[in-house]
Amino acid sequence: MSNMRSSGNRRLERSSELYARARQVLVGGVNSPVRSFRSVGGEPLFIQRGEGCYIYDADGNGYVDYVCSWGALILGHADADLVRAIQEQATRGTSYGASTELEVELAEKIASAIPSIELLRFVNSGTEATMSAIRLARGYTGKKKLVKFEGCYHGHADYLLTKAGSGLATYSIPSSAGVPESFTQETITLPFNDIAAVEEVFKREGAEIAAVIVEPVAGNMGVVPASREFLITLRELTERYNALLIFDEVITGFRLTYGGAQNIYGITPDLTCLGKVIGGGLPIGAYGGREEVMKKLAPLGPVYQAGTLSGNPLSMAAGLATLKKLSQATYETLSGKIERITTALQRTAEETGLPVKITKAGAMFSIFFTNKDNITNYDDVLACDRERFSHFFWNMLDRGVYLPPSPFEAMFISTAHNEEAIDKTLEAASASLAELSREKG
Ligand code: KE4
Repeated sequence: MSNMRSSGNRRLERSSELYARARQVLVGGVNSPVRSFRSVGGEPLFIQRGEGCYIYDADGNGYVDYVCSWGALILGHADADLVRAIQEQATRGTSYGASTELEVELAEKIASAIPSIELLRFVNSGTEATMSAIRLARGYTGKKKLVKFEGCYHGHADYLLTKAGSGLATYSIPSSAGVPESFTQETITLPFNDIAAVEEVFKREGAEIAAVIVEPVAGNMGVVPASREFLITLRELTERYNALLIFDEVITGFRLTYGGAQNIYGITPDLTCLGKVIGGGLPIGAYGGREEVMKKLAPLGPVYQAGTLSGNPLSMAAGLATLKKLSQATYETLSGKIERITTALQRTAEETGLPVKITKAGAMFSIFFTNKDNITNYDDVLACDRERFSHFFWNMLDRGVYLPPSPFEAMFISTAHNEEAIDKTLEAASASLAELSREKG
């Protein structure tokens, strides 16, 4: 991918200088790989500030933001109430390493919104939440094997960085260097939405399976919802074989509805992992579920997990300020905005003769460049035109719209995305798709 991308009439000197400086001290100039823009080619932007649904880079260029800190900012940037809550808490101290009323209040709010959560534990990232939930499931069941699905991402714990072994192998192979093969021997990686594959593996290995972990709506291969039948099958098989069903709702929690995707699907997992929205943009993760399972966790039970800044007052204050501003009505408004954006995108693409498939769920959506009528799993996503996505990404960026710099990420909106910003987005999309269509020849 060429490094020199068209930048329209945007000045990018400051971002470029910062990127050169960053590469001297931060690996790849970033603190998380996707921010490097390697999936779309070109140099990453350095962001200076956010305001509402806009972000501004170091050169002062403004963009309508559809990354929203990878889904965390459902209120948009610098929400006044959120900022005030963080400021006020900071004047009382940033961390005590002890319990506070704030963490109780936020836990109560989450538990009342997601009935399957009877007890929970706060941690500081989605990785910590899923890693801890899986250890708890293994401790509770006394079993070792874990089932996960291609295209779902659950953070970077060693045994989760896997790809499927050959055929329906009952083990996975590492997808990252540094992960010994022995660490992935207990992980079974199957195709997403593949009911037959799951039934086959449980028939063969069910007695050894501790848990199944799944994103009920996958957000890490673009937005790909699970079918209800698939999730019902996971629920039935885990019950039948005494395994736990873990919903990774780090993205979907309070993103699709005031609660979890589980509230919409009407399927009750044994454990739920949360993050992002519940922290309002500050570091957070959480996992929770049935009391009988959660009580296996220290200090009550033998499964150990701990964290210096777990439940820290700043993240709790930010999470509370966020959830206090959300209600079921919020999601009806957000869904209306998504509906307007995705309907217009689909129509414009068809008018320009570009084959696209738009997927959406709650306040998140994706655009795939493909002739396929349906995107149901990771292989479908891999078959899409990722080069065309990259061109679309840059065409939109040059027109002031900041999409996730990867075809494997979801696009998010916030309550701050107003009609003016959506009009700007759709105008940019119309011009960008027309430009793509001309490139297509
Ligand atoms: P963190 O450890 O990055 O906080 O959360 C891991 C995680 C767990 N589960 C799901 C469903 C997730 O989406 C994530 C992290 N999401 C990615 C973006 N899709 C974070 C962005 C990044 O890696 O920089």
